[in-house]
Parts: sequence; structure tokens; C-alpha cells
Amino acid sequence: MKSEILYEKAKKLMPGGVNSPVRNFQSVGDTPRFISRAQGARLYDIDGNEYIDYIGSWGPMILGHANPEVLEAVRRAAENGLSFGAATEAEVIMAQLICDLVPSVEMIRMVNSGTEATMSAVRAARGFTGRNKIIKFEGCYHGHSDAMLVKAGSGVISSGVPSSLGVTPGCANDTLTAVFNDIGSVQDLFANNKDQIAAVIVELVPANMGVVLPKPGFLQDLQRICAENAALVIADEVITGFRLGLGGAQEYYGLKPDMTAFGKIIGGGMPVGAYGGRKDIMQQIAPCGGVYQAGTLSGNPVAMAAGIAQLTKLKNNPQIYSHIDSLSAKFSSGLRELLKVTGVAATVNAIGSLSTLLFTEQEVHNYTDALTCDTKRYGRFFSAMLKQGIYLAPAQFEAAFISYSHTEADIDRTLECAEKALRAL
Ligand code: KE4
Repeated sequence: MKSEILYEKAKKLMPGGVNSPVRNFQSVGDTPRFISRAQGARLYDIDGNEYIDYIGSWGPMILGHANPEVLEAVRRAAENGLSFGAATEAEVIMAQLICDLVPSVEMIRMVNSGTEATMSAVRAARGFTGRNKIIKFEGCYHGHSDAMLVKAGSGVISSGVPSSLGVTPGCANDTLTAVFNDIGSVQDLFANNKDQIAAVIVELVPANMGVVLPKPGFLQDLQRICAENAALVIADEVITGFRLGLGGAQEYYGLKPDMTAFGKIIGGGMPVGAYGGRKDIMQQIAPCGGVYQAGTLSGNPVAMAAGIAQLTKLKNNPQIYSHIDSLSAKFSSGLRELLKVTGVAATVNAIGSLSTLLFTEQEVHNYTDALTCDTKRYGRFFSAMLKQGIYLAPAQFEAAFISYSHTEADIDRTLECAEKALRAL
């Protein structure tokens, strides 16, 4: 395969031959396919193989790849120049769009990735409260800034290293970890770190230990306990923002976080992140206040054009959400049916257009549950699906993303392939 040849060359030039660990198929024991182009719900690799794509660039491609309106907006913007390092109208339009669609966000700052968004939100929370400690949940992934790489999810779990080398004890000591869906673990941390906790950062629906659903009342209890302790809630909606609906997971669960981090969908496939929230907090950000944060390409006009086009399409066509959610429900219920008829020990966690097939006998409500998954078995399932032209996440602890370009026929075909793959396990 040309992919194999290119992979050998890539490995000599880049760690693991990739620019992001989850792409290198290590945890599924396969060879990464080098993608040449994508269209709608399809990926095409350099060997000419076609795949039904369930990654969607890890979430951004909610409309499907190469959406004509998004591409046209990028072309038009690019013809006017790629980057100015100066204020532009596009940033105002983007900021207005997000603030209109997410009521808890009164002010916002654009950055270039989800990592930058969460890292900056954490710094803002520390600056605003004058406190040092942060609570995160085991298995949640908030990007690769030092403070977040403690018992993190996504590629960190898949790499088998629960935390990263290179994160100093001083940094790690200020990151406390709680157990998702266990409100007592949060209460204990607040009791043992009185008046020291600046914020709790949480994926309202974790999707980096596989998809894990919040138990009824958990998020509401979390919000209440933070308020009682004068700590901020930072909702990491990098995946769920504009995915679970225009108002994201916070609208879905009726929450009002103090700050929210965004990424992925708001960039339409271009490098964009953002963080925002209460005006009194955001006013602490330079140049208004003493919390410094900056970025050469933040609010880049071409990236803004892509994000504005995608968000506008979503805003003007809310039926997109019922379409992707119903296809995803068909996918999840079909998988659950197949698990019954094949007797394979696995469980499906799903919400909206997100789902994960987790290869474990038990239910998965937190990080410890997720770690019972048979990742080797997932790897065999992944490879069997890939051979049939179905491109799932190349790691157990990720999500499958359905886009507006997927069809009923795609789901039917995927389920046929899944039956063959499950029976061959
Ligand atoms: P980025 O820095 O990768 O744009 O965003 C970091 C991030 C923050 N918060 C959440 C909830 C996230 O899921 C992510 C990144 N997601 C992973 C996939 N699980 C990106 C894929 C990758 O690391 O290559």
C-alpha cells in the first residue's frame, strides 16, 4: 500500500509518523491510511480506497466534508488575503453568532485550538478567583496543556500513560482529579481544599473515555457545589458545542456555566478554538485586565469565514440536528441489536450524533469502568471494519460522529459490515 510506504517515511520525520497521536493507529495495531481527499461522508486514501467516515476530523465536519458553502466562504476570504494580524469584521460576526446562540457566553475570545481554549479559560479562572487549584475528571480530555494532562482521556488513555511526562509536580499538584458521575468525590475535594479551588473543568458529556453520559442530576449538583464554594464551572464544549444542538450540552442539560471552551465545529474544519463566558470574568483578559493571553493567528479571517459559514448553516437549518440524531440513533440501536444476536460482550453509549461501542461486559459511567474495555478486541473490530470500507475512530476511547452528509443507506451498510466484523471476533 502507498500508505505503508508513506508511513515508513513519515515515521522517520515525525514522532509516530503523525502530527497527533490518535492518528497513528498504534492502539488498534493497524497502519494509518493516508487520506488524499474527502467529500460528504466519504474519505479517500492515497491507494484509492473509499471509506464511510465516522471521524469527521474528530468532530468539526458536522455538515460533511468539503461542504460547498463553507468552501465558497473560504475561497472568497482567501482572495482578500490570508492573515492580517489586525481586527476584522469577521471576528465580530463570529463573536456575535456564538454569543447569540449560547446565552451563558456574554463575551468571547477566539484562539486556534481546543487546547488553547481550555488552557486560557483555566488561566482566566485562576486570575479571576485568585485561587490556584483546578478540578478535572479522570478520563476527561481538555487538550494537551500541562495542567490538563493529569489522568486525561483520548490519546492519553490510548497510549496507556495516564498522565504525561514533562508535567512538573508543581503543575500537577494544582490539578485535582474527581470521578465523573460521583458527586461525593467532588465534595471531598472541595472539603479538603477549602477556598483553594478556582474552577471545575468538565466535558458535560465526556467523549474521550468513549462517550459517557452524566447521570441524572450530576451536572446540576456539580454546578450547585461550585457556586456554594465560589468556584467557577468551565464547560469544555469543544466536542459537544454546536454538536448536541445549537446551544450545545449546556442547553441540552439546562446548565449555565461560568465559562465555556469551544473548538472543532466553530472552525468548520479550520484551526479555531474559543473561550468565553461571564462578562466580569472575560473583562480580566488582556488588554482589559491582568490575565494575559494572545495569538498571532487568533480570529484568522479565513478560519472565521469557514466557521461563520458552518455555524450560519446550522443556525438556519435546525432540522440538521434531528437528521443526524435520528441516523445516530439508528446506528446505536442497530449495534445493540447486533450485540444481542452475536453475543459479543460490548455496550453502546450514545447521545445526539455521538456514540461509542465499548468492548466491556459492564456499563461505562466513568474512567475506571472505561478501563475495563478490551482494547485489543476493539482493535480487531476496527481493522475488520476498515477492510470493509468503514472508518471508525482508531482508538477505543473516542467517539463516532455522524454528519449531515451521512444517509440511511450508509448506516445500513455500516451495520451489515459490523455484523460481519462482530461475528469474526
Ligand atoms: P484540540 O487542541 O485538539 O483542538 O482540542 C483539544 C480538546 C479539548 N477538549 C475536548 C473535549 C476534546 O475532545 C479535545 C480534542 N479532541 C481529540 C479527540 N478526542 C482531538 C483529536 C486529536 O487529539 O488528534
